[in-house]
Amino acid sequence: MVACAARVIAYDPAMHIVIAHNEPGAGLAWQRELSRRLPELTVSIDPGCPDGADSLSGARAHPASAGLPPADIAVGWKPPADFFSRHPRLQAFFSTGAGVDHLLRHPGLPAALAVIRLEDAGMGPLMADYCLHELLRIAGRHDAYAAQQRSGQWQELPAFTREELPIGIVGVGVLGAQVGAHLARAGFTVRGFARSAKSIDGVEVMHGEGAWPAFLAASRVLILLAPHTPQTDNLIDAAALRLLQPQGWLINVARGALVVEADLIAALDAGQLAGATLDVFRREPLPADDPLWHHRAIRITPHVSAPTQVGPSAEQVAGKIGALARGERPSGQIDRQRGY
Ligand code: OXD
Repeated sequence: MVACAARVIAYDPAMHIVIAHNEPGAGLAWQRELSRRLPELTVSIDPGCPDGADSLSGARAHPASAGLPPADIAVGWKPPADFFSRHPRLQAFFSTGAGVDHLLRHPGLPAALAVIRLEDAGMGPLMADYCLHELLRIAGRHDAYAAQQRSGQWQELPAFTREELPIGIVGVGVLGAQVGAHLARAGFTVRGFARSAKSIDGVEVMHGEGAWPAFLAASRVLILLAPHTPQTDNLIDAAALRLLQPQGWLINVARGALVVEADLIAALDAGQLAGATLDVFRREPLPADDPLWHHRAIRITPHVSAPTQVGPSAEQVAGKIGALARGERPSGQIDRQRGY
């Protein structure tokens, strides 16, 4: 038997897992990796997704989705609009990413459906390296040197010391804690901001709304790693940016909607902020005419700070399906009220 939230479902070899992924190729990779780990279960790809048709014509001996009953468990990212109406008996939805905000906004998502996110699954070290790389670029003045190269200028600049770049991490969950500990090990002074008290090696965690202004004032480099919820929507606005130490930086690896873009650009143009690294945006892909593309103080990457590692992620999801089968509540289940 499988206990999922308050509900209990039968776990048997007739259980059907459906993959619903919006990116071509990803559905097939998930189908392959999950089938390998759960060979007794049927793993199909939703026909409304890019790989749906391929999975039907593929060499693997999977029953055609068209002939299958509605699924019991879904695994995916950005499912199609009619997905939940075609799978009315789903017991759990496993996100193939760390974030679930897009899923919680899906108009068809049943209110009682258990939503479970990935926890690290290989993303933590990638995210930590991405942030460390940006910090080393900042410390070593690499953006200034890139600008100098463009104008054929040869001029040595003083590097920033670790002490000159105190870091504040907004959101110290599974990924934020790893990033914080990694940066602390690299010699940076790291503070984290959380809703409630936490302990992370090498990181001073400040918590509660009252600590927010002091947390910002202690930070020169602000790294965003919080989920997008109604509480974090537009969190980083002109007032928040003003509280950072002068000539600071913003690194956003969380969600674009945490930042008021016009306020960010104004702070950069005024010289109050020295630069920003943005990996995530309100609209992705970032539209070609977005002014962020051409701002001299903004570095852009296309949501690649920690791509999902399908093998370790499928291992984790298969393990959690096993936990459900044992009647346990798997970790990573979203509190629908809180939004993460
Ligand atoms: C995300 C992810 O949630 O890529 O953004 O996992």
